[in-house]
Amino acid sequence: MKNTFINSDDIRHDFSVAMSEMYQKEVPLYGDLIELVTEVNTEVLNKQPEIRQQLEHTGEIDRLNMERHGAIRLGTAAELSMMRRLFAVMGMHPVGYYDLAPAAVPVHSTAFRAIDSQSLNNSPFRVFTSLLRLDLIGDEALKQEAIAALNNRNIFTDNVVSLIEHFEEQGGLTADDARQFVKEALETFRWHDKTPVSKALYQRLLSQHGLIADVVGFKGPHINHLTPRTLDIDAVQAGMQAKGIPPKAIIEGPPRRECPILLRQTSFKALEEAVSFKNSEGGYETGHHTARFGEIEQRGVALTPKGRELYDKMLSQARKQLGVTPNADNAAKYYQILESAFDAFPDDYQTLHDEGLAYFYYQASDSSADMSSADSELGVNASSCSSTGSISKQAMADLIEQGMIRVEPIVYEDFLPVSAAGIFQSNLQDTKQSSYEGNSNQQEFENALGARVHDELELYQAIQAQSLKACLMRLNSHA
Ligand code: OOG
Ligand code: NI
Repeated sequence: MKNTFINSDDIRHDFSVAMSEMYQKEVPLYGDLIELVTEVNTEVLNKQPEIRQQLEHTGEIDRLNMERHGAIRLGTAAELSMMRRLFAVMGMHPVGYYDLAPAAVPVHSTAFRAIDSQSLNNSPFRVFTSLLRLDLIGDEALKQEAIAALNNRNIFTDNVVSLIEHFEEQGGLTADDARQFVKEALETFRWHDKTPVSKALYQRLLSQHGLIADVVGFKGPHINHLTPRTLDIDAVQAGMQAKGIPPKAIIEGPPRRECPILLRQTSFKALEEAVSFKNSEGGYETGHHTARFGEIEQRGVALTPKGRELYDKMLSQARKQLGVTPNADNAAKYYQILESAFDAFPDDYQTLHDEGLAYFYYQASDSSADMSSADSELGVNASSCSSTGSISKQAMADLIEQGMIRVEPIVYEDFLPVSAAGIFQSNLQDTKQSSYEGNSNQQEFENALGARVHDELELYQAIQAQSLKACLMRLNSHA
């Protein structure tokens, strides 16, 4: 009998549950954070039925409590390309390119995630994955030692590599293999408190950059945070303080708005953890390392290139006006500046839609079937739209106004480089470096990855176009 394969969405879901369990055991404060987020989300859904309804319309309601992203940092091209193959087993593909060097973080990154709406709703788990840029280390001798240390480690179990190969050859994994895969893949993300490097080397790496020590100094790319999704990040930030979970000073991203855009993020400070460094006698020497933390995110509507340009402009205007990196001492002032900088960014979905600033699902509203006879009297018939997915702007505006078509925000599934840099930095000791020279190097990243990254804007555009087509077909079938 032919073996049936397990759906990649299910493997991804099982993996994210296993990862969350492991991380809650490793970092108990993360469990407290999840509790807080669940409380806040329940309250928002109870008090604001319009938000519940919107999440029902977009299919996000069921994924809300399983929403997680995590992050890892890799050291070599070989690690990155094997990681791509590992994530592919779980239906996760590289989306977007993020260059963090201009913000003094010597990495470039992508996010592995599902790419279509259905898979995202089945399991939204994603991993922000960074590759260390050793080319940015100035100290040549140290660079060589770092390369040697990285070449000496193997972050994947032999079993997981054979299961990946199996998946690629057969096009899927059986239930038994999938179970085994989840268990073996998890090993790569586990924390190891015994380092393969000496304390002296660790300290030299640390004095170059905290991230270099975090990658080169360890046996594997321990998951460094997991992030649940909240519907009210300000409430969680306040709740963290009340519960004794030390929050980062600033919520990254856009200000609080009626209609959330893109992504707002905050985190709790990384823990100082005991580690044992290998010494030359084969024994261990004690020390500590700071890397692992918890994060929260609030996601809003994805912006079009026009909307994104406006966002980038307003954010950089606010930061320029503040003059220094936002921190605990200037938080209140920063939020004030940020809010006024964003005054001119429309804050209702209709305007965001009409001005082409954000991406939306088009949905035939529930009442459209009953209305299709009445609207012909108004001179606008649903059949004025073609089933190929094209419709004039005016006809669309009329159908929306008549309540035949409803627009719902397409949620932003990706990350923001300035925010990501803020998250990285909140967990590093002050570095002297304020930015790294050198161009953003997507080509080099893709060479290391062994594949091109998907363009996130094309993905949102395709989801919007697909929803329009389905909506028009549905209206036509009623007309
Ligand atoms: C990744 C930091 C970026 C986010 O959510 O923007 C990030 C890291 O610290 O490795 O996770
Ligand atoms: Ni994160």
